[in-house]
Amino acid sequence: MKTRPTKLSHIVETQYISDEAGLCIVEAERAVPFDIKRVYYIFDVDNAAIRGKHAHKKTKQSLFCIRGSVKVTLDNGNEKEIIHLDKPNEGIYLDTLMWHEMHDFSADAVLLVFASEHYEEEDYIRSYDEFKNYLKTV
Ligand code: T46
Repeated sequence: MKTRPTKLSHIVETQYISDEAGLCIVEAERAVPFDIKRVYYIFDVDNAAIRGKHAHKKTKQSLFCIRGSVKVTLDNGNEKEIIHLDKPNEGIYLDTLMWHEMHDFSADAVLLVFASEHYEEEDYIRSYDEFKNYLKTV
């Protein structure tokens, strides 16, 4: 497993075994730097859709586009970065308090997400103004 830094986060490259099939391995606390409590996947996304548009207070996540491609805009309140995910063995780590938006989904895109916490709506900051104010308190 390798990681490479991006401006605001890092890309993780998982083990990728390719014979007559592709096989990628995601291990908690290795490829994903936390204990995994939840896994979900997003698919059949309208190309015009912009998902996310929030930050999390406690939840850390790693996003892998295991089929197709998607762009993820990261925003730490000061700087932005656009990550293009288009390889099944490469994921982006999303730390807490990182505003994120997923957009430009290809028609076949499947986004697989590993999360450090169970779902709790209270963990979300869904207003950008609230996000900027929250950053001043931490
Ligand atoms: C994130 C990005 C990467 C649940 O009830 N349980 C869940 O585990 C999830 C993920 C969602 N939901 C409900 C909450 C909303 O009523 O599903 C609905 C859609 O969720 P949301 O608008 O947050 O979906 P996205 O695609 O904008 O964001 C998702 C994750 O929710 C979010 O945590 O970081 O993917």
